[in-house]
Amino acid sequence: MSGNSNNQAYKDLRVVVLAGGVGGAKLATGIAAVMPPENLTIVVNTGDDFVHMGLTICPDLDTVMYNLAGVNNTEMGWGRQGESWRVMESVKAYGGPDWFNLGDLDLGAHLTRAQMLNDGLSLTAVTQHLCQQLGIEPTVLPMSDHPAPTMIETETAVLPFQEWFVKERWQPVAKNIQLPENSKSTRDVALALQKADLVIIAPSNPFVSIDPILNCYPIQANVMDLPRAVVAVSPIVGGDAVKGPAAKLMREKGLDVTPVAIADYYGDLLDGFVFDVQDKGLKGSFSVETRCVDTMMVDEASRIRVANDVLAFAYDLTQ
Ligand code: FO1
Repeated sequence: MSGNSNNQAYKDLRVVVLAGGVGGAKLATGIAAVMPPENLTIVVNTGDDFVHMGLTICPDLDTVMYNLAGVNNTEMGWGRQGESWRVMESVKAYGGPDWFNLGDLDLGAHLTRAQMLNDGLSLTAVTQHLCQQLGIEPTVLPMSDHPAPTMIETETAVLPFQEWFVKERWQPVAKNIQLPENSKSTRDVALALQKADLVIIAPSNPFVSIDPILNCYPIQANVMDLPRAVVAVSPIVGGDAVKGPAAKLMREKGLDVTPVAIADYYGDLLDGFVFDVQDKGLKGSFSVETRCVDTMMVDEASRIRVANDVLAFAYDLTQ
């Protein structure tokens, strides 16, 4: 370990985090606690977005936003803390769709977003407004201003992501994950990546959270070419996913459920990879520089500790 690891010299660097759902939100929150906000941009997956009951729902953007604002529901992993469900009860009583739960507080964001999108504002501008209202200082950017829906091809149907994830509880075998062919990113994302010193790929699902971001032209090329170091954090610990369907999707793809397989999957994109102490026996198996730390983010202190460790490692790679 280099002598720089604990001195937080990374604070002067410009950092872009690529993030999906809960794992992404946790690491982004830890990084936001240790970085000056003007040096931090979080680019969020919008492949999970869908229109539901006339509202554009952006689950990953909202999970990241609620975590950064400290108003997230820690038990569910999505939605707001102190939530109530009166609108959903009413929807159910009217025979409306009740498979996707929208809490009363959460609906405030969806209604405001719907109105602003309807007024002609971009998703980037709407996100900036919602973040401002929640007192969030780092920049949070959607990967695209246009719908770029992830579709899951099962044995019997091609399902929009939320129908597979929530309605079907991610049980149908995913034969293929379909990402749109022509999705384009935004000027704001391109500028952030062009200025970035470090790109951190959060411990999000590589297939349904990070791939949709990289699939938005020209994000992958920008990540490959521009930053001084690209570091990913393993979402696989001790032979399973920390949360969600990553391990199941790996098995269905014929991959070993190990952090080594995740690092190999990202391949040349990475300069470094962070994996958990539970997997320390795998240290010699990686073909990229690694750091082995406790990556479990169970509270604020551990989110900050992981953020420090990941940033210090990435900084060391730039020296
Ligand atoms: N996940 C569920 O498992 N069930 C739900 O009813 C549900 C509702 C929901 C509403 C708003 C929101 O922002 C997220 C919500 N999620 C729900 C989570 C979401 O489907 C997934 O966590 C992500 O899309 C995967 O990253």
